[in-house]
Amino acid sequence: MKKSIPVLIGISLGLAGLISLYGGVKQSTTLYNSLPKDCKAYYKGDKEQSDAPSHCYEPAQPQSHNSDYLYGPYVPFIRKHKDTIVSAGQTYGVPPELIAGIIVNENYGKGDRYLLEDWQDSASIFWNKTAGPSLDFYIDASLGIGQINISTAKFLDEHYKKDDKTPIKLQKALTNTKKNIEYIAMNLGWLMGRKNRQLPEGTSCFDPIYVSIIGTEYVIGAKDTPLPPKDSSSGEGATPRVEGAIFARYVGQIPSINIFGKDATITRPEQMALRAFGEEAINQYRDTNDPVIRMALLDLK
Ligand SMILES: [Ca+2]
Repeated sequence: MKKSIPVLIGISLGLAGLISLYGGVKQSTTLYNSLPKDCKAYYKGDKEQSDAPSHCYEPAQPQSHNSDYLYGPYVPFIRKHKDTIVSAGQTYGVPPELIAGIIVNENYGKGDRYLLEDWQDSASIFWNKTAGPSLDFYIDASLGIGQINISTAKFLDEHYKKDDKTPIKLQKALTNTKKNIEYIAMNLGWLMGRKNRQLPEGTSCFDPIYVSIIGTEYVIGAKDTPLPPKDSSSGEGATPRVEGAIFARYVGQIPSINIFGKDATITRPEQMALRAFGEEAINQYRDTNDPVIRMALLDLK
């Protein structure tokens, strides 16, 4: 009973927050909000995307056959944050292309997805700031450009022996784009550094299956499965889910040499292999009713 007043206050604040957010208040950390002002209408769909100025989409003319083409605002965004991405990658031993791939993977889908995420994330942020401390109940929202959960950020701080942060401080860090990028690198660095994700000597970390597994684990959480045997598309071990195949395709689509220059770590053949793997895996998933193929793409056992 003692808690009834704070609970009521919390619920009222939460409702007020939801109503005000529904009225159009937006957080400032999403990819959409980072776009140049004159690009937003094209991305939102209020204006024809094909009419957008070249700085909104890169390259200016969409060409599906162009391997260096990634549709949408991702390339301008990655270019803008290149220094942060590269330095975070160097600190945590992660290729910048994989960090960029997560940024695309977690934000792709335009329209519904980013609006829904914006809305949910803003509502959670509001709740945590207002009702959270008095009720000692925080929503474990996935926030920012890398959609990192507050609990994941807390775990990563512990793993990398950073200062302990309160939920509110973690939330503040995750809604800062530069800090969020650092958490993406920390998460990838941790996922790739585990014993069961050590690559055999002479194997590139851009191996399509490896990239898919890491991409899958970023989405669904770390698994203790072994890597599949080298040069084997089947057999025992981890099988990447379709999310991972999509991630591999995005990494292969990022024109990394153009963006990262001498800091780019992916080679052209690796980039082509990733894209081909992602396309094939996704096509199989879409076109087949074969339960074995579907399960192969959906399961990370
Ligand atoms: Ca979210």
